[in-house]
Parts: sequence; C-alpha cells; structure tokens
Amino acid sequence: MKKIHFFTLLFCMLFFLQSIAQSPEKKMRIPLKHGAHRVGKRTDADMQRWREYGLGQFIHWGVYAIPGGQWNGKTTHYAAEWFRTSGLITKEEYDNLYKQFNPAKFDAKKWAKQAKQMGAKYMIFTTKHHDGFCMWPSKYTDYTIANTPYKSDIVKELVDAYTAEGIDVYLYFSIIDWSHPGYQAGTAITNDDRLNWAGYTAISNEKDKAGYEIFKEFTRNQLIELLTNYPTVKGLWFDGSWDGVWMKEAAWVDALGTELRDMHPGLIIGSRFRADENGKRHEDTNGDLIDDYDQRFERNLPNSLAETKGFDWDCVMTIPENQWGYHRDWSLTYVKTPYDLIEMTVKANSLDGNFVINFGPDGDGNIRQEETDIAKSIGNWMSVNGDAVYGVQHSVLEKQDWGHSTAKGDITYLTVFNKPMNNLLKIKVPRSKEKDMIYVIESAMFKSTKKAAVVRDGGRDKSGSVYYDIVLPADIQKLSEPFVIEIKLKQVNKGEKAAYQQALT
Ligand code: FHN
Repeated sequence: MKKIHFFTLLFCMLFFLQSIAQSPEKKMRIPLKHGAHRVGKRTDADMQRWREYGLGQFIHWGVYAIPGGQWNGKTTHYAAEWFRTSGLITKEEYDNLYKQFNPAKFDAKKWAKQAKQMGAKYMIFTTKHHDGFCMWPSKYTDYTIANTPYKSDIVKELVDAYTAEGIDVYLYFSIIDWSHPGYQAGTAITNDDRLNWAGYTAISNEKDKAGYEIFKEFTRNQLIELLTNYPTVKGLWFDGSWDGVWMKEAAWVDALGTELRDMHPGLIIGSRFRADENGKRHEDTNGDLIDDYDQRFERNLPNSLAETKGFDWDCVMTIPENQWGYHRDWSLTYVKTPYDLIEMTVKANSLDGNFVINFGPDGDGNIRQEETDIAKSIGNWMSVNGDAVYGVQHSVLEKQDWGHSTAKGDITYLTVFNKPMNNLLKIKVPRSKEKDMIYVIESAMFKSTKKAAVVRDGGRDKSGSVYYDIVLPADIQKLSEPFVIEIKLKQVNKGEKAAYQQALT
C-alpha cells in the first residue's frame, strides 16, 4: 500500500514538474491590444510576390540633392539627405531650396529601364523624407513639388514608368517631418540596435499636444492621399517611426494601419510603422513580428537563418558607406563594387530575405555615372544568373566557404564567390533525417555555359559528413565574377550511393 502511495506521489510530482517546465512559454504571453495581429507569415498572393522579388531598388531623392552634401565651399561627410541638420546651411536657406528644384534631366522612363536592366523587381521611392518636402503635389501642405519650378508630380511619373516596366512600387514615407509646426521629436537612443528606444520626451504642454493632434491628422491625410492618388502601389515603407512621441501613439497608429489596409487590399507594410503599447518595435512584447516583414536590416545583413527568426525580411543598402541621398564627394567613402553587392544579394536570398540597393540621383535628375555603371554590371550578372536569386529560398546545404546556396523546386544553386585554388569545389551535403538514407548530388551544371560538371566523391570527415567535389574548368581562375552551378540533390538509400557515383564520374 505504502508502495502504491509512493508511486502515486512520485507520478504527481513528475507531472507537476513537467507542467511547470512546459508552461512558461504559454504563461509568459502577455495580452496585447496593439502587438502583432498575426503569428507567423502572411500567406496571400501579394506577400508571396513580395517574397519572390529577390532584388529591389531604393531611391532617395529630394531637395537635399541640390546641395549634394556641400554648401559655400564646405562639405559634410554625414548623410547628405540630412543636410538640413549639417550645420553648413541655415534652416531658412534649406527650406527655400525647393524654389530652385528643377531637375531638367529627370527622365522617369530612363530610371525605370535602368532598374529593369539591373534586375530589380521592386522599387521604393522617397515620397517625403525627414525634411517634409513632398515629391507629389499634396493638398495638405505648400511644401511640395507643385510649388517648385519643375511643378510636375514626380511620384506619378515614377509610379507610371516603373509599373510599365513590370516593377512594383512601394512608397517611402517619413514620420519625422521637420516642416510641420505640430511635429514633435521625442527620441533618445539608448542602444544602437534600433529595437528598443527607451527614453522619450512626453509632450509637456497643451499647445504642443494640440499641435501634435493636427500633425497626426495631417499624416493620416497624406497617407490616404498617396494611396488614393497612386492605387497601383503595393506597399508603404515607413521611416522615422522610432520617434518616441509617435511610438507613444500605439493605439492611434494601429488604427491608422487598419484603415490603410482596408482601403488598399493586399497592402504591404513592414515592421517600421508602429510600436506596440509597451514601446516595442519590430517584434512586439511577445516576440511576434509587427506587421508584414522585418525591417531591422538596414545596411547590415543577418549571418544565419536563426538570426532572421523565420520572419520575412529585407535589407536596404547604400552603395557608399552611409549616404542615401546624393553626395557630390565620394572620395572619402568606400564605394561598394558590383561584386560586393551581388554577394550581398545572394547572401540575403540564401537567408530568405530580399536585398534592396539604394540610388541617390543628383539635383538635375541624373543617376550618377558610378551608380549607372554598378547597376549595369549587376544587371549583366543577373541576366545570366538571376535564377539563383528570384523566387528562391534557403537550401538544405549549410553555409560553406565558397559562397552561398539557394534553392527552388528540386534545384539548388551554388553561387561561388571564393574559387578553390585546386579547381575542386568541395560541397558538404547534409545528413539525411531519414533512416538509412543519404544525400547525393544527382547532377551538376554550370549556369553560364549550361555544360554539365563532373562530380566526384569528396570523402567524409571525422564526424561522418559527406562531401562531393565538383571539378571546375581549367580556366576558372581567370573569371573575375562569381559563378553559379545548379545541382540536383537527391536522397537515396545508402546502398545506392555507389551506383550514383559511378554514373556521375
Ligand atoms: O534617417 C534615415 C536615412 O536618411 C535613410 O532614409 C534610411 C533609409 O533606410 N532611414 C533612416 C535611418 O534609419
């Protein structure tokens, strides 16, 4: 009897301990009114289309392109699109620059054709940056393109030209607006991961509070105006929403998001639009992604799938180190090469993200020669190897020293950035999760020449991992560009491996 009691007690204790061990996750979930409205990815066709873009173009263009980082013979090496705050120009001088904005060389169709040749599938355009200048004729402010000598609606010209080239358009919109009298800035950066911005200055007096209400309504009106004027756009790309006063408006911003989505079905909005009621950005208090994709990766890429947490994401990247708008002087900055940008593009896609390259046209409407040349080189490479980037996802291969791998259907793309000196490309294949099964490389083909590649057994390492050697052509060392090999991986019974190898060599 005592024994039975002992076992019953033991069983109850084990059950209790197990339930404590399992429960924290469930118990810790905090009810939120303005957190993520979905757990997991969006599964609709619009979001699937976004996921398959692979490569995009960002354009930062506004009145800051006129000084291009220089004024009265002095140069700032801070971001040119922040020139109003550079200390080299007075606020008054800056706020009157629009009276000279007359980009005679601007040709939206030419830009769109260049983007198409580069291989961009979507484009994000700065309708309004932090200075508040509107590149469309907004009826809610006079500080717009309509009051420049140029007069025409630049947003419309670009939306039409890019849409005609089959490139989806997204509208960048800055929440920060230095031109609006009611706008309040209230941020304090506490760390540099742009995730948690602790301090903010609450609006302290009634006049400012009333002014901010007017600013909120102005912002809402402009967003509705943009979606009404340009109904073909696919999404909104928000910036400056780290502002503490904006973050404090979680309920209002959340309702605005719902209103925008209701008026524009399928609308795509990233994680930079709003914070939850606890001031958490990107991920809400429970760790769920706020809105449709993760926008944390600005000028940096994740290094592993684990880092992406399984979210959809994109990375926006400058060509120089940190200039988004036009800066006349690139002499002190490292300028990324097409090779660098292709490597980043493939890396992003190998980790299930999109990669977006920024361009900063000058005050006349020219895309600078350096950027034009880079776009061309990337486009030439993409026209041959784009299959390794568009519509792909991460492959089953682990990251290896020669480069990055992506996959689509039954094809795995190996994009090789580091050529082996002995011309034998060693591929480590994963262990099969199925009992007695093993991965083999069924076939391999060079993407550019469509020639089959010889695959040899590459041995095993001490841990039992299996390798294959792909024999590269003798003249491969002369090639200055990354190259792609398509392979077909197959899981076979361990016993069948020998037969496969014979067929391949
Ligand atoms: O301050 C801006 C910057 O000028 C630029 O627009 C980038 C683009 O992602 N966003 C802000 C910095 O995060």
